[in-house]
Amino acid sequence: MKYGIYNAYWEKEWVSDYKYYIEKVKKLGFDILEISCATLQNDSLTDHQLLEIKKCAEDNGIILTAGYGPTKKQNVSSPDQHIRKQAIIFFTNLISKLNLMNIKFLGGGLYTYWPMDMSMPRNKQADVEHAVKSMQILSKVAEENDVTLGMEVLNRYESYMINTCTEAIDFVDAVGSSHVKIMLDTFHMNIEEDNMGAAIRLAGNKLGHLHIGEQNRKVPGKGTLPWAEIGQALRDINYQHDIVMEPFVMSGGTIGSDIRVWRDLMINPTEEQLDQDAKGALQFIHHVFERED
Ligand SMILES: [Mn+2]
Repeated sequence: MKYGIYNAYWEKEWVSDYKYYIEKVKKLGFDILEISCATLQNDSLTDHQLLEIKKCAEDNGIILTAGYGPTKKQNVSSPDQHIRKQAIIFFTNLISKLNLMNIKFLGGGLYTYWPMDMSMPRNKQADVEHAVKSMQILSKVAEENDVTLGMEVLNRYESYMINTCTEAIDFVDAVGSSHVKIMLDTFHMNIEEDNMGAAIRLAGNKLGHLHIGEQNRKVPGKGTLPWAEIGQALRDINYQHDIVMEPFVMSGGTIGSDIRVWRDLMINPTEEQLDQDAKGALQFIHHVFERED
């Protein structure tokens, strides 16, 4: 298994300097850097710049993966046909950029928008049906570019569409593409699943990506989640895809607001301290997940 971390851990805004974090995670011992696609929106980076990022990753031996929370205007499940059409154009463009950068995985609540506006009316069944149809169109783009799309299961406070692994299986089966997979996140699973290991085993070979983090989104090893049980379940399904830490421990900025972090979750969140915690968590999770029984 390969291990990574999300660049947003160190940031308060979603837009960031990818190359800086490629070099940082290499030094910390990770295999993967997951980047937020916020920086790729609106064609703000030229193809030349995208290729420079690709080269930086290659030079450092770092695999890049991508995460994203679509805006309301990028919502493939919208009841508004015009918005769905625009969303499909947005993702088609994004997927081709990812392919150019040799990024082969894009995950998140791609089937909806995020953060969810609780004040909006919603029709779960109709919205899921729209999302399946849109994702069937996008799955062809994903297949052509060989980019896998991860349908991340989100907890009830962040989305109404796919809250459990069972719902994700139904969704992924309805789309029916080799390049549309389930994505689980231990933080969300801890709220919704009866049993973490059982959910991972249920996903089985449909599991395409895993986010790890504690119940309060601290780095793995600092909270109460059953890491040995999670590791055993991953070995049970012979999981060979990527494992990416997605900790959020700093208040402030758009990230603090979107993630609902209203206090710092560490006493002194300096860059040095964040680096040290990430490195420690990598050693911890590697030890627990790679254990042979
Ligand atoms: Mn996640």
